[in-house]
Amino acid sequence: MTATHPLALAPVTAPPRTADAFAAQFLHNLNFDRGVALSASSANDRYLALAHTVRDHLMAQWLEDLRHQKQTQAKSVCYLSAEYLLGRQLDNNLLAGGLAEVAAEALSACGVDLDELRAHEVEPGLGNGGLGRLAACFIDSLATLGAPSIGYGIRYEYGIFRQTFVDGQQVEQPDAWLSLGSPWEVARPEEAQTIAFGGHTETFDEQGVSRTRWIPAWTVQAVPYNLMVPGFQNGRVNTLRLWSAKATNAFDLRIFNSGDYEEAVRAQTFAENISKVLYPEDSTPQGKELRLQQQYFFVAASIHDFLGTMLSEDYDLSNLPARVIFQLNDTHPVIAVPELMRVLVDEKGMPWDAAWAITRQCFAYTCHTLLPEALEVWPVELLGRLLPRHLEIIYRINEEFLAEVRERYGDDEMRIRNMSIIVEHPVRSVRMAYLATVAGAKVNGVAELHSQLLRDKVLTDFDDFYPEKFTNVTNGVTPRRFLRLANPELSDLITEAIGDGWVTDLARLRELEPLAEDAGFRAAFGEVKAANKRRLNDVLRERDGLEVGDGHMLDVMVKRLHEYKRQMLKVLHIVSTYEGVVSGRIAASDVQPRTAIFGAKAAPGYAMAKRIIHLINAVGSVVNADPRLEGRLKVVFPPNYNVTLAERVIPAADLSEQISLAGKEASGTGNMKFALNGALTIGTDDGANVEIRELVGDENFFLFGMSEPEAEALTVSGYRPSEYYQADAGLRAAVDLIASGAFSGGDRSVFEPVVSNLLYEDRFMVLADYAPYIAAQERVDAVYADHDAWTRSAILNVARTGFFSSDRSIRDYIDRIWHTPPLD
Ligand code: 26Q
Repeated sequence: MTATHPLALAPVTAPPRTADAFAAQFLHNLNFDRGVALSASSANDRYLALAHTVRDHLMAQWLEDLRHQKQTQAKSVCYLSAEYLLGRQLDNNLLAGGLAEVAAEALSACGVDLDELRAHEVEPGLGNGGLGRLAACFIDSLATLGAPSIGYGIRYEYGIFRQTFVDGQQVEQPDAWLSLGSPWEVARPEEAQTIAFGGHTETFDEQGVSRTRWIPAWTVQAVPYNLMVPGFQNGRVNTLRLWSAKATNAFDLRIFNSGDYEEAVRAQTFAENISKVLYPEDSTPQGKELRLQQQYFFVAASIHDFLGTMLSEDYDLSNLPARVIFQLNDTHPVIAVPELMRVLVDEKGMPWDAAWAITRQCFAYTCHTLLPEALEVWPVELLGRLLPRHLEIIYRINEEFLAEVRERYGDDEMRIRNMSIIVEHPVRSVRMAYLATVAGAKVNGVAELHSQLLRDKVLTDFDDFYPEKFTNVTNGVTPRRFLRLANPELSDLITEAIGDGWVTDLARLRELEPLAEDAGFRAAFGEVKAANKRRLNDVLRERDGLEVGDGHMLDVMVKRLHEYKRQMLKVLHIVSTYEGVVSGRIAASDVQPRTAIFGAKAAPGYAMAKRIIHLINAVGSVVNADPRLEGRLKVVFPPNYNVTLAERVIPAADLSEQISLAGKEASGTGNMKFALNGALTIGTDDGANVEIRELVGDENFFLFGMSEPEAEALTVSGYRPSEYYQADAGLRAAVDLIASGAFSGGDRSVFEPVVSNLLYEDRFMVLADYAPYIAAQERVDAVYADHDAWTRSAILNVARTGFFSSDRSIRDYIDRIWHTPPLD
């Protein structure tokens, strides 16, 4: 475009950053964007006007970074993730933009309550749990480190469901997060991509070379929405590009012209369904067609977007690996591999071998699980119907790969069957993790133990074949959101002691170590924890009419509900204490005052998880109402645990429950957030707990339970949970009390499935770890009774867990996987 007006030629400059200027812009946005006077405005109007004002302040830099991203020849990271669990944006963007004080002053001068506007924001819940939140932490760190990068994902119209409880049971409500407007995104309809599905393929001859083309049956438009991702006070603003599905005109028109109006509308609904809703399963994926459509939709749009808009038209694609690395966040985006092959071979006319050599350098794969049932597979029948060309490409990749395997090992049919990307049973399917491992330049797990188990147990043969591919990058969390914003009082205390450099250099928390011996610092630290508990209580009271016990230890277990995470173990501990008191075995006065806080959503189709939620609520109702406990034991289970609630719960916690069966939790990231906020962990030797314990020291961590090899050995020798039940009177009493109907109004049938599952199946060995867990909880009580000793340990947990910053994770990705240029 050629500009003629002098103003259009001027560089974009950042707006003035005074409170007056901010107030003026806020009022301008309120009047001219929302179209209301301040006196007539709703909280939503004021929130949107404020958000737009913050956005305006960040916009100049954003435009600059977008321009730079297009021009630079530097290698970029494209982070491909089906989920981003972002949490609220307002405070984060105020902090990153260095606007918090200016905004507070401006709004107060206008007589506007900033806290009210903060509370007004509906968080974008475009993820299920750990994996989606990790992606959100990573894009924050990428922006803060100034790494050339872009995040790609799906703009779900409905995020993770809103959870309510009716009679203690989970009921799901749709999360219409966009309904009041979404000020942080900018739609770019003119940059839409057309995404094709279905149809068939044809081969044809071109000057003696056989080529293939795909004749799709239908298409849909992918419309990008840009979200700003500001780095922390570094003048950088990165982009998160989320795709929304829209019916294509051509498609509509054809049907309209045939006169079938209803059919045309149906077709539109069908296309737009693709980005309608986030699948709420996070562990046992169902092979749903719509889910595969979602995956291909966002991945194809992202690849085309990058190739089409980031590269110059005459770009030599054989240099692509020097320009981009696509990081696959689990297997959800793996269909990108055959898509890039299709583009290079079918559309750009590149020979297969050259295209494959490029493709294998352009992808890297992160695995987030060890559970066999969580490994994604897609039936060949479905893939062939939806993406016929991609299926052919996958077959050829597999053929050539297995030929290499044969060359190396001979006709070892067992090995070949075990390594094949295509599996025959129960139905012929594509193993996406295998495809990712074959295609990826690197494969990483998300904690040391997990990466080791991946090599030893899940991808064993691949480790033998490609040992150099495997590496570890231990997860991390952003210190901006989970310490600086979530725990302002602790942040101030830390900054007073060691300066504010820790926000972008979290390892500096080490400098706090000597202060654990400083009585004055301990007192101040204890005061912060107490203040955070009051702040949590304010939220719980207002949000749910709940309250934690006065002066109680806060014992917190917040995470998705899954049997492997073993919420049941925590329930048994509570029931056993309760049973002890009501049976007279324990004097109420000997119970260390505690409130157990739970937060957990269950996948809507996961019946056992839902029953466990019901049981927690049922136990809570009985325990909280029984005067015999003298208010010393409480159970609090606020519904709809999300990022916003996490930000209040974590800073208030004393004890962090990380009690999965060893070898099942890939990493965990909540465990890191708690330790950084001064909670002590009671945990198994699993995931990143291992590294947390190594760093904080055994004496500052309550370890219990079987190790992974011990659990494995018990499985091999034949695990019989009922033997543990028979052998332990305390356990028997707790299980019997649940079975008796004491928590279900005398109706024994309600929790019968939970009880019989524990006694006769207990896949995750809750009963085997029960006694060691109870013993560890007794150690917890003993240390907590010595307030000073507890606080000393808590301070050391903060001081020694700076390693778990997502900035460090991203640096590790750069060094070990991406090899993108050094950061400035
Ligand atoms: C797949 C296909 C179809 C439908 C849903 C899915 C699906 C969606 C989400 C499968 C898995 C997930 C999420 C997995 C997840 O959150 N894993 C967690 O990742 C964290 C970050 O690495 C780890 O800390 C946790 O240990 C791991 O459980």
